[in-house]
Amino acid sequence: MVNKKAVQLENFSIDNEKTAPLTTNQGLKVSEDEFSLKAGLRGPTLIEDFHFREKMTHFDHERIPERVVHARGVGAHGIFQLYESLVEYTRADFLTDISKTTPVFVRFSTVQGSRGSSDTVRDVRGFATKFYTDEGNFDLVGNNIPVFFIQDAIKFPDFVHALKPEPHTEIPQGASAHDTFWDFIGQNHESAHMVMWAMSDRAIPRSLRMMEGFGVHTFRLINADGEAHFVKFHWKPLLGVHSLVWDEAQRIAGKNPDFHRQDLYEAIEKGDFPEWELGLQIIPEKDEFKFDFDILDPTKLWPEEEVPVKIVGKMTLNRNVHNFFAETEQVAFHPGHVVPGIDFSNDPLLQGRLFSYTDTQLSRLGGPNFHQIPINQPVCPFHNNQRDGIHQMTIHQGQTSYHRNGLNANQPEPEPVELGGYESYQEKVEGRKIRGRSESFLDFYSQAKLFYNSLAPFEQQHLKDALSFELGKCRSDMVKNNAVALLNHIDRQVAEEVAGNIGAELPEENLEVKSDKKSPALSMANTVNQPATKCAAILLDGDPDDEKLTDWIRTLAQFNINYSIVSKKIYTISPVLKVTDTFDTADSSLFDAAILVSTSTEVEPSILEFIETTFKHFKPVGVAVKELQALARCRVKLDSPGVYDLTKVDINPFIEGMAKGRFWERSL
Ligand code: HDE
Repeated sequence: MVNKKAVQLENFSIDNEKTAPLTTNQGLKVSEDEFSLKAGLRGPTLIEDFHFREKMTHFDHERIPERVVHARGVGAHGIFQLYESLVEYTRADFLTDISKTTPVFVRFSTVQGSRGSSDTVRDVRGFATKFYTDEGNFDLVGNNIPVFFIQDAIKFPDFVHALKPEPHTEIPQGASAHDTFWDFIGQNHESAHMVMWAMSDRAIPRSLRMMEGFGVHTFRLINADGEAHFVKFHWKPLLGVHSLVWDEAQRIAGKNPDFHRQDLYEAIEKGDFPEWELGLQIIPEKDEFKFDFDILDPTKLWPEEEVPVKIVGKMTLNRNVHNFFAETEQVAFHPGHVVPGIDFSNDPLLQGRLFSYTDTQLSRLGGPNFHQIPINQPVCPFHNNQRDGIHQMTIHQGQTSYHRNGLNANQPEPEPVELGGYESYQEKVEGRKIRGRSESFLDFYSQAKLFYNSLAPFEQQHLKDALSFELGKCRSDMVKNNAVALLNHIDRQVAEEVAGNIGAELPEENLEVKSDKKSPALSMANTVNQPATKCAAILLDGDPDDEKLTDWIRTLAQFNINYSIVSKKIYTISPVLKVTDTFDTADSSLFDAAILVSTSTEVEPSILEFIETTFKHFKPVGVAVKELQALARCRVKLDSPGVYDLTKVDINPFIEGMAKGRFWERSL
């Protein structure tokens, strides 16, 4: 199957690894590139040195402004394949023609930190997908959390100012644990639902490959007869939804700040292509007012038990970028990039986004021609009368650049709707000009409670710990008290525990919203568990039994589990067994499980620490020690859940443990 986007991008690619003479940007061959032109070997550099000036000027201007939010990200190419035609709901050809394979580009991101911040910080993750369809680009610019902090776009600059590093110190980087963020939350109770998600384990994903994605807003699908349905978009990862634990996430932020981007890159290079199914929640127009929430409110989700997610296709990320800047940094998403058959709703957050995204590219990418940058070009032809501007790449031929024209038979001409021209949905709209919030948007707490109720006990505990951590980092008593006052509307017990931990006042009156409603789909405890593509550390202390080790490694490979052999020094044990990491370069936080192989009578402290932190982070531990007394000083006990004595059992139970992932029962 030809990938139209890959073919198009090839036309813009240059393989610098091929032998070619070094030239200036004017094509002049350069004979010397190490020394500037000087007046005498020890003399000053001459201004006529055009080669030096060109090289240095280009370098001086290599950077562009980073994204105002979602600055740190990583991207990959892939394809989208539809399972069944959605012709009943939409006329979009990539959602109706199952013979089509649509090229996609996805960029994942964190929100708060700068381009150089760490991957594993507590934050919402961006999940933006560009579908290069035959009818133009469709961008699904979503997050890994299905709701948002605010209801109206006009508050976005305020929210982001509060979230970002504080203006007088530029602290903290890649974190929301600070006064201005929590001040905003305490003052804006519409954030109640989202902040519960942001404090949950969803905000510290194990891998970008193991996150859900959500379009968040309500959109519309329009079919060929002009009928509309409301829709929410979902991405469901085939590997399941998994998270790190907070202590682990913080360690990784130091041990490997590129943990997520490296994981994505390596998985794709290895052929472990990440996959997500596209799911749609669909509500007929006539049911718009059937729910106990307003379907236009972006702080509300549609419980999957009430509005099932219809799985309609699959996305596979199968190619890394050739050049990070050209592709990942220059890609420009916009929720307003739609195709016939997809339209907006009146969600006031979405409406504002429709302005912001093109606007921001003007300063970030330097002008109005950013759509001509290769990664942003559609794969279908595009013609109009827009002209000129900074970095115009196209040589538009001809005399006319206006509509209607007689000189060029009115070309390019608008296309009738029946032939694929876009037509906005003819929604009837009437109203007075007013600044205000619909009363139907005023229930801030019910779904925050629904989310909390739906979590497994260990997830609830993590959420309370996260709140205590974040608010514990705040310095203002007012900020802390206000945050607890917000929690008091959601869950009294949460408010009480957090207030106790952070020394804040618990309001006298219990204002918690009364509801036992749960949505099992919201808990990550109900996700898919499998060992594939996870990574085990095999820790060697002394000379191993080569045969056994080789056998284990073969079995791990059968389950597509990655591994790394870690020892004091890097060396080759046998043609198939190589130590690739030392106890200095590796850390337990970077692996999903660990096996200790020791022939010593006393295991070294650094190795014990490795095993103990693996255990502390609830991960499976395999132990194959010659002398049990070697473990005397180790806090990992052989009878604990998820600990396997590999001198007694074979490796299979350990692999089952890796599938399960975490042994939360250790903490309860
Ligand atoms: Fe964004 N957002 N956003 N956002 N957003 C940007 O656009 C904005 C919102 C999201 O990988 C910016 O090109 C406003 C919700 C992602 O390149 C900017 C509002 C959701 C990305 C912008 C929102 C998102 C962005 C910054 C409130 C989930 C990264 C750079 C009305 C549905 C895309 C850029 C990428 C990026 C504005 C709220 C997702 C400034 C005004 C809700 C994934 O235009």
